[in-house]
Amino acid sequence: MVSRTLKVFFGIILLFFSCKSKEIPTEIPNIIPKPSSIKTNNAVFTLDENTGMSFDTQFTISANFLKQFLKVGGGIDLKSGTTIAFLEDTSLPSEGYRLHISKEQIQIKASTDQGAFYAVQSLRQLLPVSFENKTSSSKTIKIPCVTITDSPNFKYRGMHLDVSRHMYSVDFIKKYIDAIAMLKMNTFHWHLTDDQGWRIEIEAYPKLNTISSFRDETLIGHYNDQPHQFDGKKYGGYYTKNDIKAIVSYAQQRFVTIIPEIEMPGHSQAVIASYPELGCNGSNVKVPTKWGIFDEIYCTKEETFNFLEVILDEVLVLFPSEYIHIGGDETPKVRWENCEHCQKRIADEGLKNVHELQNYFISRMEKYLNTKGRQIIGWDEILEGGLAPNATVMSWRGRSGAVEAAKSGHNVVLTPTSNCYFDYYQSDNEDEPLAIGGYLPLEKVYHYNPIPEELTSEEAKYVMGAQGNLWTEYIPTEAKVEYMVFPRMVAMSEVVWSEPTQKDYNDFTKRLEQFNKRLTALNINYANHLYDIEGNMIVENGNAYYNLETLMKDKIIRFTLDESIPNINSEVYTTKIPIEKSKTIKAVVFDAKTQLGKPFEQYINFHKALGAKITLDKTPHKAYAGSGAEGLINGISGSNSRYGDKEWLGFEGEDLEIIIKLNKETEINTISTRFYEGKGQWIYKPKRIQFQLFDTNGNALTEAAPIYFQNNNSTSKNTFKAAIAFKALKAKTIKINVESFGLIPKGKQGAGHKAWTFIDEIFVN
Ligand code: TNX
Repeated sequence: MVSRTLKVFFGIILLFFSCKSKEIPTEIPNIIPKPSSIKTNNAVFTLDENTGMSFDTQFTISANFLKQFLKVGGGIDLKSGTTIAFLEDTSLPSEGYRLHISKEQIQIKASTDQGAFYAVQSLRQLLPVSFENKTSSSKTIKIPCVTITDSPNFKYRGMHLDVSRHMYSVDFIKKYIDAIAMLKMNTFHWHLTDDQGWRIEIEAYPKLNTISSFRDETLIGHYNDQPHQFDGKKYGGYYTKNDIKAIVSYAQQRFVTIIPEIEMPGHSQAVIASYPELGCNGSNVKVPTKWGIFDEIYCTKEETFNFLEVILDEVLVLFPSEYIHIGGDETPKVRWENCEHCQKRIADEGLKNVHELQNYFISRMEKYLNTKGRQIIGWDEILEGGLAPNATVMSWRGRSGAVEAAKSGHNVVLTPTSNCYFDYYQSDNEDEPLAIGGYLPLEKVYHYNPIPEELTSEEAKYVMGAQGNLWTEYIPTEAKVEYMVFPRMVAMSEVVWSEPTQKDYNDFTKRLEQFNKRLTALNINYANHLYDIEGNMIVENGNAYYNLETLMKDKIIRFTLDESIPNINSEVYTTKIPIEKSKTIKAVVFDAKTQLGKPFEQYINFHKALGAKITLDKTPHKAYAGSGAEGLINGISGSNSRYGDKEWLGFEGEDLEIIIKLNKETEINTISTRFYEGKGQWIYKPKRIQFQLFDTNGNALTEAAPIYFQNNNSTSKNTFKAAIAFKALKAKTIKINVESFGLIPKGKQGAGHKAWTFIDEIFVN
């Protein structure tokens, strides 16, 4: 009897476990962006051809999206019925939802169609990825039972795309909007005009499309490569009104608002190429064929305002968005300084200078747009010379613009270069495709918090959200747009949607590993750096070690020290590698059988300052603090092409004193270091640097010999070396003084601002 009861008991247990392992998912499903709350209900819902759906007309868009998705993706045609029910719940926030899946029913509750749409996007991520590329053949789909309660942390969740420098097909723009919507973002900032091309059909001024939309040729390679070379091919085009109408309505069906950007008063040389009378000196210019900032900007004569108002009238008909972006960035004022119209305008309006004239320009356009019931957004330069009364500021040069605007009661959107510029490199692998420069790895996007710490909680209410920007100087193809944007946009979706308390980078990367399969199915050319290796020098009790890590903790790192590329038989990395001389470490991530990532390689230069004490009299900028001061003497050089990796330290316009105290008196023959230069990113090599040696008693062993920089110090196209030789001096302390470049000269990007200094490894031999 006992044994029979036991058998039945074990039988039930067995049945329970076998059911559980095969059918009943107990893990929290991978949803991106991470919902506010998600609970598993230890059961499955079965979706098949008998499943029915009901919804009120207020949920038409979201219900139809789901119906189409199931039909197109898996051939499942929902009948009418109540198994999937869209229900109104006015207690939920406007973009929030509650998705409750039980064995019997899928309930979607929201107060708006948009909220319900986001419930559908979460539901979509519970379905097999085969729905994404229409390859699902099973007509019975098991969906894990969960209850999700969710709403966004920020109301502005944006992605930007520059279509002036390069343009992309209408279908591609739709694909971009699809991705925005899938990630529960709600704004597409469409950068339609810039110096290198006007991309929107305007009927009143046909030359905008016959002339301004085309350039004769395009720069090849990077702007910093000298001499400049061109491809000799005419480039251009524009979106017709019909294209735009189709795109706007496509976006509306996905709750994505399109904010068009019409740049003014700067970045307008393409326009002045066809209407020279709108510039200050009427001179004939061409649509630029290279990147940068151009002096030809709109003149402040009446004619310009009339012209822009006519254009905006046409723009407003196409775009129903509350906000219109009017640019305002990077406006050199040389033409205005020397223009009789502009000087007269300054006098007539009682303005102090050209900066106030910029404010006049923007405020006047704002007034016009306000009379049409619209609001303006502008880049943070619109703060110069005073802010237009109702303007929203998009803060890109760090967060100071946002802080200033929010403190004076203006709405702000954060898009700082340090965390939101997806045209920057995402990996320090030297074989990454050409990018503008900079370094913005996924993790740095993920950890971004759009609320500047300088704001009180009252002021923080003006922060509407954040946006990822994609400037496309170096992005000629759609595949490359995808490569630059994914997966950083996926991280951005979590920055703007999820509660900071819900965020966890390790958990995110695990979800991303799954999400990548969806991106593959969607034919999105994402960059995969999940299996990259990160190395770190560690110094413990005067001994140096090198530590290897990869994000995916369940994977294996194999490494070599003999310059060969690791294979499946190479040594498995388990503990930090002792470094007692210069050597190269190569490593690769594997699972049990296959290579997953690309080979990682690091040369460690074992020099005399490794493990010494180093102090800096200034703290590097928060966004470019690398691995701290120790990183300057850890035997590892920074990248040749990007300054934001952990070996480069960045300082915003400050002179610098570096003291290195060696562990013991040491014979020194040479010291060398490097500086980065990326003028487009406001980074300049210093004016001068000097090195000085001291003995144990603090007596100077040398004069402080200054080295002044000239262009011939260049070691690679972006870096400049400073080196000094000594006659075998026995020193204990090294003092290095760096005098920063100073103010950026007129005519260069960032003119008038302090130049940044970026310094790399200090080799002592
Ligand atoms: C600055 S960000 C610009 C763009 C460039 C970008 C390159 C901003 C408002 N202006 O014109 O494309 O840098 O990263």
